[in-house]
Amino acid sequence: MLIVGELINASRKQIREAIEAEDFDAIAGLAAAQREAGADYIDVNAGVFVDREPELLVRLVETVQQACDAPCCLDSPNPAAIEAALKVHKGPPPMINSISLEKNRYDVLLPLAAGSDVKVIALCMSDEGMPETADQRLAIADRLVDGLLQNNVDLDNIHVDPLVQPVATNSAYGEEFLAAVQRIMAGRPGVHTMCGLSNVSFGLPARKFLNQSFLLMAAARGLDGAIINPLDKRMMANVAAAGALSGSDSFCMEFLKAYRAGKLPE
Ligand code: THG
Repeated sequence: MLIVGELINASRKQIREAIEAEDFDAIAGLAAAQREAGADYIDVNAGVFVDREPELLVRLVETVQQACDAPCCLDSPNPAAIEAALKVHKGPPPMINSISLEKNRYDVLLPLAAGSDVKVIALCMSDEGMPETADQRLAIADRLVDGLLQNNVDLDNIHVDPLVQPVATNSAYGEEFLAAVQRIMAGRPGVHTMCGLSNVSFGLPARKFLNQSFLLMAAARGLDGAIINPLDKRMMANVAAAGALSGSDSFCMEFLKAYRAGKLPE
């Protein structure tokens, strides 16, 4: 499972306050801690600072890259912010989070991804709004994947995000998402999936427990990437268990490594 650390997101109070106080050391510490805990990519999101987003996203990328060796997941609805962040990002290619069928994003981000080796999250959203059903998610996913392939983006660099919505809003949202994961993975052998897993628990108590549970359910349907809190030890133990139990961890090597490192519960 590809792990993207979600914690450097200005929608979180700690990050918003650190940015306002220009305390980038605190953000650097959070990047290093997420990497140490097993994050493959570090998500950076300055979306709440609408007017200064490009400048701040660049600053977040520079901060993360000084603090650890993981590439960034450039998380913004503003294509200009992603473009600015791509220009300063060094080393292994970052992830664009995200392209969607929304015209303003699609038209700017597709040429940036075309023929390059960046990884792209293809978010199932369009100018008609958020999808409700698995069918609607599939229809958007197909158009996004076709468009990316036609522009010479490798299938292996495409991570389709069927869009996790809170089950507190509509109790069908969990299953519609899970069914979409399964159908996308079955319909396009070689493509990847990704999601903002913690969205599922908005508005409910015991959020960590719900997120941990949803990870296992989604992994059982083929999910192979997630934006999560890697500092949640039980969540990372679930990631290791999912690999072993779903057959993606050959000879259970990663699971045994996690055990030896003392990372698994009893
Ligand atoms: N898809 C893609 N990108 C995404 C999302 C997605 N990026 C943003 C978001 N959704 C995923 N990231 C988060 C980050 C934090 C939380 C949820 C999703 C979160 N934080 C708690 C809160 O805000 O209450 C905890 C706050 C805290 O720790 O301070 O829930 O769907 N492609």
